[in-house]
Amino acid sequence: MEGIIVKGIAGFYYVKTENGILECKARGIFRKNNVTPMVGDRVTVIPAAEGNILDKIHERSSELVRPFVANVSQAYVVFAMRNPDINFDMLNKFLVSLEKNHIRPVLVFNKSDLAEDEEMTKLRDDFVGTGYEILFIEAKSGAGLDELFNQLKGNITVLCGPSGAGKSTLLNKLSGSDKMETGDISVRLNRGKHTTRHSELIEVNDALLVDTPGFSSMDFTMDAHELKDYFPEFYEFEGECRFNGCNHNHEPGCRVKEEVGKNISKARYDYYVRYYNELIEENKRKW
Ligand SMILES: Nc1nc2c(ncn2[C@@H]2O[C@H](COP(=O)(O)OP(=O)(O)OP(=O)(O)O)[C@@H](O)[C@H]2O)c(=O)[nH]1
Ligand SMILES: [Mg+2]
Ligand SMILES: [Zn+2]
Repeated sequence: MEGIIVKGIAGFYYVKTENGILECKARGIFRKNNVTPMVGDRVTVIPAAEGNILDKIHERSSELVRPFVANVSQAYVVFAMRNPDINFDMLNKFLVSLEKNHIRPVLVFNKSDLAEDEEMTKLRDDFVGTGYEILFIEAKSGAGLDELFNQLKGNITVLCGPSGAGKSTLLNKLSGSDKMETGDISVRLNRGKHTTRHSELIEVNDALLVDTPGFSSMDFTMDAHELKDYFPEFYEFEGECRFNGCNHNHEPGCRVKEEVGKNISKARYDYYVRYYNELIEENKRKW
């Protein structure tokens, strides 16, 4: 029987199948081959009275490490307009690592009740040319969520973003339940803990959604020369640089640099240069 792992606890996997959720144990061979079943995995289960067996893991279309989820096809990248303020470094790093993992990002700016119209216009300018969908919502009141609800269908969607952005509030609104615990920032800081702690796929609108604890970074190691492939606003101009394999840095005749401030945002380009240099430094240390 086919299904999707929606939860894993203490060696047991919970697989959503047409016959409901089945509790399974993984075959010993997985451990032997160093394969760890992941939430989001499409699997084959052999039902048995003495205990269901997770028999086969189908090929993954993506593998996220933090959160540890397979086959994610899109990410709702949730940041609050205020409380906490937008951390653009974190936001752009998220975007790069999602691109690297072939996961479609949707930029979701929450708590728009706390922001002025000019701030929203500026955010749109900051991401000019990227093609990313940008949505302004109020998770708490539920305003502006239709688009997000409709786009769930057919996807495994991950909610990511910093602690306090409103991911769990959004998930609860989308699923029409109170599945996830949400928190007051001050209360949470006092406790020194994040409100959301585990990964579990939740069924909403014929699709699966996973909340994550607020986290500040994703897998970000790569060859510095690869970085430019993860800035979609560069694609259009890339073939027009003077040098083949131009890194859009100090090379003369760089078309990408020419577009900065026009069809490419200066803010995003500056992050590109910063990450490029960081990666060069990091790779130097490694060797
Ligand atoms: N003003 C305002 N506050 C909101 C909105 N949405 C959520 N909040 C509040 O923001 C706080 C944090 O919300 P959570 O949903 O717990 O945030 P989270 O992203 O899940 O946080 P972690 O689980 O720690 O990663 C809560 O007090 C929410 O009530 C909104 O649209 N407007
Ligand atoms: Mg949460
Ligand atoms: Zn160039």
